[in-house]
Amino acid sequence: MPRGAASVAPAVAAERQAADRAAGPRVRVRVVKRGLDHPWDLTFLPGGGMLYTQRDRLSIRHRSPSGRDRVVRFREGRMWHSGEAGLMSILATRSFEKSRNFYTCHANAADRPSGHDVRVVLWRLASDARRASRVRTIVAGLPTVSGRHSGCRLRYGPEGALYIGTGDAARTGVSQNLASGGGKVLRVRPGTGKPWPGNPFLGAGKAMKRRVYTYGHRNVQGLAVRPGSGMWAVEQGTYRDDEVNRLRAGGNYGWQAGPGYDESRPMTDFSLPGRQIGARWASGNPTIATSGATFLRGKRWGVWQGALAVGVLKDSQIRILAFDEAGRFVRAWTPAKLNTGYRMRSPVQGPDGNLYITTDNGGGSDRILKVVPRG
Ligand SMILES: [Ca+2]
Ligand SMILES: [Ca+2]
Repeated sequence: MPRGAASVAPAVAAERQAADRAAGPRVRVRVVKRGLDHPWDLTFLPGGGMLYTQRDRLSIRHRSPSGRDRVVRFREGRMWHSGEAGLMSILATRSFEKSRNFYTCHANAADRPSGHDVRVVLWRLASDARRASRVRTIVAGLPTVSGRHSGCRLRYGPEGALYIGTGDAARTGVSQNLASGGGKVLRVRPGTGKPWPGNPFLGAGKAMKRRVYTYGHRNVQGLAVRPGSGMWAVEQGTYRDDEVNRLRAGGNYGWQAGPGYDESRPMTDFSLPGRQIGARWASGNPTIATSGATFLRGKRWGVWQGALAVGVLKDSQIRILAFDEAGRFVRAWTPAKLNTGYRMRSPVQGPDGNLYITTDNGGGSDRILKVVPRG
């Protein structure tokens, strides 16, 4: 069959069009901001501005709708960076318009290294967005040791609860220990960090256990609400099996490192006591280092509408994962246009419907990218 457009039979042309549609929407990638260092997460503010973090620089920056991009000064002398730990997730409160409050999840140093933790803090942004003041710490004591596997993702659930995705601090026994906040997805009341009413272990004596929504995670990096299906989580596997999990209250997702943090165990070990919940999608071997994720909303995304866009660190790409109504994995796309040579940390859909992504190459070369579907 000749390849010239003029000689293509109508049936073949129609087939090609169908193949293009199945390949996903055409997208344009723009650079919103350059010169960043490990921007970890971003959150949109009412009116179109955004706040974003830089993990290692322990900085928060505010970007106005007109593109004025400035540092937000704050006092938190013990904020700490080591390896994967630092200033990670950021989330504007739902009352931001009135309260100007937002959350961060970050590592904190103590007098003794054994007291270092990851914590969730509520802040208030000054009216000029140049400063932030600490309102209160709402959850402290999430484990971190070397910085490895420190989580930490913050997102609202459909019921208005605040979800906190955490890491196991590369410590054996943390993920299956319900009294530890590590290797969990916690569900708390916004503003106070108290357990959300209806949490699965509300009768427990330990305060942290009452906050637990799901457990048996290794290092939760992404949280995303699927409309009608509640919260989903993305975590990083060992040498195999990054996972996408659909969360169910009280569920055990099956991670338990062996003695001495032996990582040869499966990411979902069904041989553990009781019932474990298997992943909805797993990378297989090797891992690709999945990170943040969001379910894409809006017709402009074509066949990707409703699919999960996952940031991938190792392969410098965005993986689009489609699930059917029952939550079964259907297919994946790895759009070449979104493979820009940058490790992709956190995709966040903006109020304009476009996808904003923080990159993770380090060395001051990172970016915030904007992906515009042309559908
Ligand atoms: Ca698992
Ligand atoms: Ca079992």
